[in-house]
Amino acid sequence: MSDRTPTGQIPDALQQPLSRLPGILSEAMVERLLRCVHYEPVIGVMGKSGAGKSSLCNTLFSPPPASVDPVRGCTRHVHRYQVTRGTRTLHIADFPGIAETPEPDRQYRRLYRAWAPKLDLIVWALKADDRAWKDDLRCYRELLGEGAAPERFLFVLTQADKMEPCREWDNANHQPSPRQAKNLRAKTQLAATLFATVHPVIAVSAAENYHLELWAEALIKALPVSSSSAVFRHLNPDLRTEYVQETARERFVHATGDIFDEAVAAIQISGRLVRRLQRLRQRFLAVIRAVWHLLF
Ligand SMILES: Nc1nc2c(ncn2[C@@H]2O[C@H](COP(=O)(O)OP(=O)(O)OP(=O)(O)O)[C@@H](O)[C@H]2O)c(=O)[nH]1
Ligand SMILES: [Mg+2]
Repeated sequence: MSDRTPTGQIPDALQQPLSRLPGILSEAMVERLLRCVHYEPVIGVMGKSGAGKSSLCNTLFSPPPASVDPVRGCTRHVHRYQVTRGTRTLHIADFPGIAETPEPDRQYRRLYRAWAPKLDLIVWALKADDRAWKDDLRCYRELLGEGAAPERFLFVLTQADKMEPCREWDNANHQPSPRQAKNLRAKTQLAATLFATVHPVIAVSAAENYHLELWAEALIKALPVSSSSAVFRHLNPDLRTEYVQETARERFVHATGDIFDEAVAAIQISGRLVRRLQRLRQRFLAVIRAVWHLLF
């Protein structure tokens, strides 16, 4: 997360509705809107070594930020990647996998705990064909014990194509067989129950491009409202579907409504002016909706 002072301009279309607000309110709105538009989110990706954390990052964001090693665990420190588009940056913290060997594992779990409060969202990768999630559960509970909020975690079942019976994967259509699909449903339900997840658990395959659009929707919905649009602009273009775009836009409109209400609450005004501002609020949010694509 960045506390840098925002720079940049508010689009012309917003100047007119802003000019109808009392000066002090309009200034506060511009300042807070720019802060929201230029916000640099940080997404952490955690889970066991080899779960497919780096591969998932590479399919989600453009350009692909992470390195992948087929044999040894290759993420030994937190790799901070910056995905930059224009003047905006998304930060990804790709964590070393837990449960590889005991000593680094203790260090890694300390690392997870130190980083957790700095992250907008923690994506937790669980490998679909992994039978034991004991280490994941222990580490997750440690983080909750340190005060991390459960809604900040988005669990994902990775490498869905390896789900048993893995030889049945439909390579032509990039889909699981009926038996794999049944097992994937059971496994996602199990993950949702064991980790008591706030957000839905979705089975994906980065290698097979399976359910990634669905998962991008879940990602945008799981992010704090004020950071979904900032993440949206860095998604791989294939994943920026109409629905994902609309979800990000509506969440930004919602965040702007909150900014408006907070700015109004901070100034001392008469009841008559409050009613006038309520009417302006609707129009202001309609303009925000219309110019969202210019902001992100
Ligand atoms: N079949 C299949 N293989 C995958 C998939 N995702 C990743 N892999 C492979 O699994 C191995 C591990 O993937 P990584 O993305 O490096 O896993 P990681 O969680 O970042 O691993 P560490 O950095 O060690 O923590 C690599 O050989 C990948 O090519 C997938 O969806 N399907
Ligand atoms: Mg990795």
